[in-house]
Amino acid sequence: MGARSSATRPRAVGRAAGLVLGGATLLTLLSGCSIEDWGSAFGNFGWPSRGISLQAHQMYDLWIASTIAALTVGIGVWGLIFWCVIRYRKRGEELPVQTRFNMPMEILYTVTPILIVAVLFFYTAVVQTNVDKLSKNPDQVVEIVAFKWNWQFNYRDGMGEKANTVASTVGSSDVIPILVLPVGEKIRFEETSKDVIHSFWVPEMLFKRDVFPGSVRNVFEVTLDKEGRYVGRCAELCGTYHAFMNFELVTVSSEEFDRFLAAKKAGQSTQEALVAIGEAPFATKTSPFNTRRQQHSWNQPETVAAGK
Ligand SMILES: [Cu+2]
Repeated sequence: MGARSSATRPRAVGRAAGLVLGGATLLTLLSGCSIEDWGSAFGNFGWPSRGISLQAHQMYDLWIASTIAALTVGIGVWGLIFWCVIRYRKRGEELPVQTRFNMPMEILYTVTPILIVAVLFFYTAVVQTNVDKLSKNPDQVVEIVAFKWNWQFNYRDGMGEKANTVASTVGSSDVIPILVLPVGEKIRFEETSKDVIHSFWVPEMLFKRDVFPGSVRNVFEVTLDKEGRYVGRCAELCGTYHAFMNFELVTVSSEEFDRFLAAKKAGQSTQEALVAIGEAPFATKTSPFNTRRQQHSWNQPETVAAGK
């Protein structure tokens, strides 16, 4: 009995592992599902959407594929655990056959994880390189200026600090700043802060990057491919009103963007220029927050005046 089990056991384990992996691969191939189908079937595995830029789509695909790979391995491992628990449960006082140094098994569980990590690493490196790629001739350059606690967006006539601002939008406590950008064009973002570290984040871009004060000018490039309105946020705890540092990204066609920029250059306000291209003048995805600074302050004017 013992001799028979020890001979068949490794083969049975190998067969089960092969079945799990083969089954998962076959299921994916036969169902003909794209990564996007899998993602939307499972609520994007925690991401807000497939994203609104070419770079976002690549990150999304990597995320969904990695999660499916992790779940496939997970299901295989859980299956083997439960199978062992049931198949080899204690049946008597006799000590079962002790198997060790099973070379095929040792090689299998050394080589398989190395292969999985190598594949994940390869695709991560490819996607990261693409997301960080900067082109020599971007179609638009926009300077992101962060300050406590709002944003300024400067449309530039070239790259780098020495370029000139041709149009600008700045937010206030009453008006959410709106960043209008075209789809289908390479947009270069150049970030700078007036005070502390902030972080430029549009959740739908599936991307954020820190905004530093001083001489560090973080740069990244994005090609947007979906028109719409998206809320943007500061993603770095930068002080008391950090949570109120919202802006709105409005993506429009190239032709509308050109008209918007022309209107801005002609001296119109951002709100007037938005109306000129048929867009709502104020933010629709977020609204200014009532900070109630005075009301919430223990340092009320009358207290200060009374010298208390
Ligand atoms: Cu901030």
